[in-house]
Amino acid sequence: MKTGIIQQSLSGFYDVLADGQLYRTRGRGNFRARKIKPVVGDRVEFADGYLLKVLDRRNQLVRPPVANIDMAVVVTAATQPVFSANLLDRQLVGLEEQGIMPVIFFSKVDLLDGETFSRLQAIADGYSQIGYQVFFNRDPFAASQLKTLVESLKGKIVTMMGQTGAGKSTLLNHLAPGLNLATGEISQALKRGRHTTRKVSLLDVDGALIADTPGFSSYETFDMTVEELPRLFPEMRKLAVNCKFRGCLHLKEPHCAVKDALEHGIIMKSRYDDYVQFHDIIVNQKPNYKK
Ligand SMILES: Nc1nc2c(ncn2[C@@H]2O[C@H](COP(=O)(O)OP(=O)(O)O)[C@@H](O)[C@H]2O)c(=O)[nH]1
Ligand SMILES: [Mg+2]
Ligand SMILES: [Zn+2]
Repeated sequence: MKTGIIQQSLSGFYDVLADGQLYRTRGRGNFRARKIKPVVGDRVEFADGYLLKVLDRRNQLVRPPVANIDMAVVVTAATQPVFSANLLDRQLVGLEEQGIMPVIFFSKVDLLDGETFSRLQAIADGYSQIGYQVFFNRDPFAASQLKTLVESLKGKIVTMMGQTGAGKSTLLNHLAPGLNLATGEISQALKRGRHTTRKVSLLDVDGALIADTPGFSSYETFDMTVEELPRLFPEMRKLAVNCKFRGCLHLKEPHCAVKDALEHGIIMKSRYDDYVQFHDIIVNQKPNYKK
């Protein structure tokens, strides 16, 4: 018996990567009855061409179906569509909740005028100061930047994230030139044609395992509690030890280190405003009985 990672799934077959080699397998007969659906990224035990066991998942995405994701490249358009800090923060919070490390990649920086470039540069710097790795370059696909990105993703299971038109497919094509994903208008036309393939693969890009289906766009639901939410903002998590009250939500509490930092311009106002907005959304959400 061997242990490996499913690198590709196609009509009932699973190609498992184990000690640098690919093994073609099928699910064990009783998987269907037990409602076990192996997905790309799953760590599995297998022998003689059959998957015997799917090991516990650290996390799981539905679109694309990938498990055990370590990192997500949040492809963020600097323009077209216009940059939205709110959308970026929603994505970051969702990833933090699932224990997926975000990397922020700004696309379309080449299209910015000088003034907008400076404004967005300051915002990008703000996210770096929080501790996120940020890619913000006049030429988004400069070889040096792509090299640094791949270095960061090495040895990780990775997915692309970002709204439609952000540039996910374009970036993937730069990382894996053989892929030839449709981009822009063409990819929209394909979608309308309901041209769906069931194949999902992890591409080995210099040791980074990157999902070939650029996936999920935004988080509309917040399924964390209001107590959990501030911990999903790294800059608040760091400051919270200095708040007077344990479990401070950084809203109306006195002697709050986060509000203090906000007043002194140490943390970004847009981040704090989004935190308050997400807090209110959770408070007003109908209870989710599925949880
Ligand atoms: N100028 C410029 N155009 C880009 C960049 N990234 C993506 N695009 C264009 O934006 C459009 C949408 O990109 P696409 O990769 O299909 O977005 P997706 O929906 O996130 O996969 C396409 O026409 C791309 O050529 C970039 O960094 N600079
Ligand atoms: Mg695309
Ligand atoms: Zn506080």
